[in-house]
Order: sequence, then structure tokens, then C-alpha cells
Amino acid sequence: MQATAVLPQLLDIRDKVVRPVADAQRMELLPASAISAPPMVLLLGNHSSGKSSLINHLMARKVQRTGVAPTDDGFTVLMYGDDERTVDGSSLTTHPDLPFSELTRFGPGLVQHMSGQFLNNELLKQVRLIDSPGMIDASGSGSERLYDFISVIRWFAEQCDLILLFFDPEKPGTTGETIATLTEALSGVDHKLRIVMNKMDLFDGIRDFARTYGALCWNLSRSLQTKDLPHIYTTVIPELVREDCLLPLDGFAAALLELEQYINNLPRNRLDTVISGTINECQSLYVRCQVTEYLRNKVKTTRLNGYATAGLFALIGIFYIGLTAFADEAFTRSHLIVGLASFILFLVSIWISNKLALWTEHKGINQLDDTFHAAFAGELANRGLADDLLHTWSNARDGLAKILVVDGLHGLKKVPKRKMKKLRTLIDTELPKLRQ
Ligand SMILES: Nc1nc2c(ncn2[C@@H]2O[C@H](COP(=O)(O)OP(=O)(O)OP(=O)(O)O)[C@@H](O)[C@H]2O)c(=O)[nH]1
Ligand SMILES: [Mg+2]
Repeated sequence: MQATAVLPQLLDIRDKVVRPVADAQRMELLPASAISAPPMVLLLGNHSSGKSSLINHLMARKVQRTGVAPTDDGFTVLMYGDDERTVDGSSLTTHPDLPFSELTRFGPGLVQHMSGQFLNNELLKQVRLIDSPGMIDASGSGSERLYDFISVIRWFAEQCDLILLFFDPEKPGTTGETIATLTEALSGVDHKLRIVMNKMDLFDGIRDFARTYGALCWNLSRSLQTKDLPHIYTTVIPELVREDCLLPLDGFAAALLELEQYINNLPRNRLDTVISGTINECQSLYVRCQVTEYLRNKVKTTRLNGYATAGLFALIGIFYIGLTAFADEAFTRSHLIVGLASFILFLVSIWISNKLALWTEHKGINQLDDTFHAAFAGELANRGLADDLLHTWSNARDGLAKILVVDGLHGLKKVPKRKMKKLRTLIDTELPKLRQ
């Protein structure tokens, strides 16, 4: 497959060109393990809607517990391994080859509710599956969980290539956590979202189905920010279908096959996602560098202007004393006064220019948005570029601000112009070319 040839090339570019600039900017890049890892599928949704059952169906054996009452209360990552074994959350988050180390920032409450299963299964060579705790109503916010559920879902959703959001006939989109997930955790990543309306065999007839399907679409359209509804797979897990099912099952079985096909095709689509992700990272990095260098130059110019004034005072003094002393052939009191005055003005100018430079730096950092607008004034005037640029800035801003507020410009190494140029070429031509 083409991806196998392109991925090492992409990793090489990241190591040789992007990483040195990111190090200078103290910007964390996605670890290589996250890029070379197989695509991930996140299974989300109401409790008892069939997430674990679908995993068992895909694995063609029972690997996850299932049940009518809320069953899973944590996240399980299913991955390929020659030797089958189960690992706990801390092994999962500290494993050097797995992209889950960042999850530790959500606290021990999450790590204790995570586990991994290495299974010797062909599908898992291609994709990783993530089973999640069923969503519940309770307080509607999930605050009784020992970690910030919505933020964790958002993290997983950003890393995953496909998000399957499960509903079932009894709860077509009315659960508190499901709505919060749709509106808060999945906004901006909805292009990866597919809906699974499972357990279709439980409907009492076509009217029951039509009413519930309508309710699901209505709830989705209210919660999602996008114009178009995501694709809805209406499925049954064949081995779990009730015997007295009242609806014809062919269409639902076909929908499940279609979903399986989509999952099988993920590795091919993955490369595109990885390239887009790298382009986005490079853009953030480029914007951060430009803003930093703009501010650095402004501070430098302020200081140099001050130094030039100081130099002028010194020159005036030297010239006056030189010329008059040469003409009079004597060193008088007025020479001493002018000399002293020039020297004092020289020192004061140096002091003022240093203070002004410091003030310019603080102002530029405290009003970082203004600094960005000044650094990119030309590009922002072009309406075609402005939206993308503002979006990139919204991603890059906080990381840069954090470093500048604490360490100032000294906290960031200068990035040479040729490296910036190379980064620009990567964004504009080299990385998009890898898609071909
Ligand atoms: N009739 C029928 N039952 C199903 C189907 N899919 C799952 N079930 C049953 O629904 C129940 C819940 O399934 P699970 O797979 O445990 O659901 P889950 O979404 O993982 O639930 P939590 O882990 O609690 O979030 C189990 O008893 C399954 O046997 C289906 O298509 N038809
Ligand atoms: Mg489950």
C-alpha cells in the first residue's frame, strides 16, 4: 500500500525539518508513535446500545463484557499483539509505543478507568478500537465520574479517525451526556462522526421505527452545529437478533456490512488525515515563529533607535570637545561641562532605550492578539487567507502565550530565516505533494 512508502518519508521530514523549529519554539509535536499508529475507532454512545457487542462481532469472539445494565465504566483500547494480554491504565499511558501518555493529564481517576487488550486478530493489525463507558443521564453532566468525561472524550475524538456514536430504540438522543458530547466534545471533529442506530430488531413495527428515527434526526439536528446530518447506520448485531423480530432484517444486515467495510478502508484514508494533521502543526508552528520574530524585531528596533540617540549625544560631545579644543589648543571648563553633559545624556539614552525595549516586549506579550494582527497585517487583509489564519492562530495562541508570559522572548530560541523558508515550502508544496 502507498501509505507504507509515504509514512517513513513524512516521519523523516518531521524529524529533520519540523522538530528543530518546534524545539526552538518549545512547541510539542504529536509523537511519532501517534503518526505511525494504526487508525483508531472510538465507540461512543448510550449505555447498552451495543458498543461492546459490535466489538465482539468484529473480533468474531467475546472479548468485551456486555449486558443490559450499564456495563463498561472505563475506556478499553483493543490493539494487535502476537501475545494476547490485558494491561492496566498506567501501563497503557506509559507504554513508549502507544499514543496515550497525554491522558495522564486528566488525572488518576481516568488512568484507573482505562485498560488495554492486546489481541491476535487480523483486523487489529489495521485499526485500533476504543470501547468507552456508556453515557448516562444522572445529573446530565457526568460530574459523578472521577474525571472530566467530556474533555476526555474530546481528546479521544481528536486522536481518532472514526467516531461511532451509538443510539438505540429506547434512547434516540435524549441522554444528558450524549447531548453534552455532541455539542461540546465533538464540535469541530464532526467530519469523523458516524451514527449507529443499533438494535433495530427491537422495534415493534415500521411506525415505531419511523417515529424513533425521526426523533433521533431531530435531536441530532438540534445538538450538532453542522448543516448536514452525519451518515446513520441502522444496524443489528446478527448473533443477538431476537427471534420474534417484526421488521425485515436484510437492510440492517447490509448496513452493518457497509459499516464494517468503512472500518476496513480506514488505513487508506488515514494517510490523508496524518498529512493534514502535519500541515496544521506546521502552520501553527510557522505562525508562532512569525509572531515571535516580529516581536523580537520590534524590541530590537526600539533598543537600536535608543542606542542611536545615545550615540548621537556621544558624538556631539566628542566633536564639540575635539573641534574647540583643537582651535583653542586648550581644555577649558566649558569643554568639561559639554563632555560631562554628553556622557550623562549618553547613559540616560541607553537606560531609556533598555526600558523602552522591555516595555515594548511586555506590551507585545500582554497584547499578543494585537502582535499577531500586526505581524500578519498583509495576509489578514486578504479575505481568502484571513479565516484559515485566524483559525491557526486560535490553536497556536495559548501555547505561545504560556511560554512568553513566564520566560519572555529569551525563553524562545531564534529561528533562522532559512529554516522558516523551508517550513513555508513544506506547508505550501512538499507536504501536499505527499498526498499524491
Ligand atoms: N436484540 C439485540 N440486542 C442487542 C443488540 N446489540 C446488543 N444487544 C444487547 O444489548 C445489551 C447491551 O449491549 P452492550 O454491547 O453491553 O452495550 P454497551 O453499549 O457496550 O453498553 P455499556 O458498556 O453499558 O455502555 C446486551 O445484552 C446485548 O446482548 C442487537 O442488535 N439486538
Ligand atoms: Mg460496553
